[in-house]
Amino acid sequence: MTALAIPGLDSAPTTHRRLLAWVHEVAELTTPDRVVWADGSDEEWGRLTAKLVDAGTFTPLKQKPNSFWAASDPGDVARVEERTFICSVDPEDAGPTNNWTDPAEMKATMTELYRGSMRGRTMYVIPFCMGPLEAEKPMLGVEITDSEYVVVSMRVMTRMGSKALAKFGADADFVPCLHSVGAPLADGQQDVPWPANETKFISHFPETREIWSYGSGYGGNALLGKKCYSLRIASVMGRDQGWLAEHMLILKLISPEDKVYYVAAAFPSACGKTNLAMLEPTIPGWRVETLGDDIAWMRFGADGQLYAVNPEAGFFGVAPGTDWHTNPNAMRTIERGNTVFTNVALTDNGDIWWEGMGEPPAHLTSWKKRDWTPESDEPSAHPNSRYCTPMSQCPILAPEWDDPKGVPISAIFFGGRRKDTIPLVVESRDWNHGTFMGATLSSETTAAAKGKVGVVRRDPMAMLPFIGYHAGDYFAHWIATGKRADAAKLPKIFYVNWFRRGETVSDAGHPHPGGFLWPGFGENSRVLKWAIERIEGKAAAQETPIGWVPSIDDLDLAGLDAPREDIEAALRVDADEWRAELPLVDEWFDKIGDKLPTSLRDELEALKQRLG
Ligand code: GTP
Ligand code: SPV
Ligand code: MN
Repeated sequence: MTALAIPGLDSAPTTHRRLLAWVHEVAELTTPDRVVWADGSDEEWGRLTAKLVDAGTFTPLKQKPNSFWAASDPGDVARVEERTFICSVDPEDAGPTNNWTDPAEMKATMTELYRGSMRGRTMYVIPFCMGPLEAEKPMLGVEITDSEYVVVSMRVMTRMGSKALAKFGADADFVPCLHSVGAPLADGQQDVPWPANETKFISHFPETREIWSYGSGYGGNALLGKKCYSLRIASVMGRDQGWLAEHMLILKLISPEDKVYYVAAAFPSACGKTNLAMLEPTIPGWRVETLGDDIAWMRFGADGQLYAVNPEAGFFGVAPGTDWHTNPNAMRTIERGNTVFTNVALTDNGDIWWEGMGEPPAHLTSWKKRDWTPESDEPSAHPNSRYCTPMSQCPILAPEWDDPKGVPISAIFFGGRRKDTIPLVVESRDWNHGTFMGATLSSETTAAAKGKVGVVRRDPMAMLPFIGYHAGDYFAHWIATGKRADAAKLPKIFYVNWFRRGETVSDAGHPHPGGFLWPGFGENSRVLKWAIERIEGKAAAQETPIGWVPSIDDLDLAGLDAPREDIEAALRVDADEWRAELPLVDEWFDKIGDKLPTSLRDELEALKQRLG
C-alpha cells in the first residue's frame, strides 16, 4: 500500500480496509518515526506512563497509587473556542454561533500543518468506542495522535484498545479523529515536557463525520472522543437520526421508599455537573448514584420514554473547589489512584493540592512549576486544572451505568452561574416552555475556555461551544423531540441556579462563604426532592411569570444551616430583573435569525405579557 518503511505501520491488528488506508495516509503525511496500535493493556499503560515520566511530562505521585502530576504549557490550559471550527459544506449549517471555514480550504490549510508534524515522534492509533461496547450499534472512533498523554487519558475516558477494535470487524463505520500536538522533533532535538504549537485548530467536518485537531494537548481540544465526537459530531448525527447529544450529567435518585428516578442536567462548563452527579444528599433517606458527569446521549425507547446513555468511561473533572466537604465521592474516586492530574499543585511529599482544599501547606510547587507559598499572589492550581479518573472507581457508580439500553429520564435540569435574576429553581409549564428556558440559558463564563471569566453570555442548553450545526435548527430539533412522544412521558424540565448572590451576605460568620445565597453541593438534594415531588404531584409551587417556583415552605429545609432570608432571596422572582433580561433575549433570538422556531418566539412574547 505504501513505499514508506515506518516501523509498526504494517503490523496492524485489523483487516478493516478503510481504517488501514486512513492510517497509511496519515503516516505518509505526518512521517512519524514509528506507528503503535494502542491495545489498552496494563502493560501499555505502564510503558507509556514511564515514557511520560522520562520526558518530564509526568511526575509520579508518592501518595496516590499509579497516579501522576502533569503541568501543561501555560498557553495550553483550556478549550480554545475561537480556534474551534464547524466546517460544514454550507456555511448556513454552522449557524451564527460557530466559526466556519470551507471544508476544502480548512483541509488544505491543516494538511500543510500536519505535513511532517509527527517527525521524531510515535504515531499512536487508538480504536475506541463511545458508550457501551455491547450496544446494538457501537459508536466507534479511531484517534490518531502523537501524544502519549492523549493515549493514557483516552484509556481512562473511553472504552479503547483491543476490546474496541474487536467491534470494527472488516467494515464497521467509525469517526476518524486526527490529532497532532504540532511539535515535530529534528534529529537529536530535545523534547519539551508539554509539546504544543501556538497555532491551534479544532476542526469538525459534519458531513463526512471527521475531526482534525492540531496544536493543543489540552483535554477538550485533544481527547477527541469527548467534546468533538460525543457532542459536536454526535449532535449532527442526532439531528439526522432523531436523538439528542447533550452536555448533561446523569444521576439516579433513590427515595426513602426505594423509588428510583433518573435525572439529566445541563450546566455550562465548570458550573456544577460533576458535583451534582456525585451528590451526597443531606436529607435523610435519599440516596444518589452516578451514571455520568458531562455528556448524555438520549433517545426514545419503545415505551415512549427518553433513555440516556453516558458515552464516556471516566471523569475529566474540575479540581479546584473539590474536597471532602463539597464532593466526597470525587475525593474517594481519585484516592483509589489510576488518576492523571493536570495543572494542579504538587505538595512536597508527592501529593496533589488545589484551592478549595482547606488550609494550604506552607510550600507547594505550583502548576507553573514554581515555588508557591500561602503568601503567593497567584493560585497554586490553574482554575481549570483537572483530574482524569476512571468512572469504575466511583463508590456510588450506578450498577446500570454500562447498560446499552440507558436509563429512563424523569427530569431535565438546565442551570447556569448567575449572581442575580435566576431563582434557585423554576419548573417549566411544559416541554416547549422548558425548551425556551434551555434556549435562553445564560451563565457567567468560566476558566474552562480561554478568554475572560465572569462575563454573562447566552449558553443554550449549556451547549454553546458544542452544537455541531445551526443553533436555530438545534432548537427546532428540541421542539420536534417534544412532539415525538406522549407529553406525559416526556421528562419535566426545570431551571436552577446554585450561584445567586446577595449583597446582604457578608462572608464573616456566614455558614456558606463566597456570597452565595444557597449553600449548594449536598444541599442541592433538597431541590432534587422538590422536583421529584412535583412530578409525583406531591409538592406545592407558586405560579410566577417565569414558571412554577417553590415558596420557602414548599422546600424540605429540615436541618439546613442557612439564614431564612438568604433562602427567600435565592427563590425570589424579581420582575424588574426579568424585565431587564428581556432585551438580551430579544438580541439573542435576533442573532439566531430566521431559523428560530416560532414557538420559541411565542414563548418570549408570552413571557413579556406575563411580566407586564
Ligand atoms: P465541566 O467539567 O467543565 O463541564 O464542569 P462541571 O459542570 O462538571 O463543573 P463542576 O461540577 O466540576 O463544578 C465547577 C465548580 O463549581 C467547582 O469549583 C465546584 O466546586 C463549583 N460548584 C459545583 N457545584 C456547586 C454548588 O452547588 N454551589 C457552589 N457555590 N459551587 C458549586
Ligand atoms: C468542559 O469544558 O465542558 C469540560 C472539559 O468538560 S473539556 O473536556 O476540556 O471540554
Ligand atoms: Mn463539560
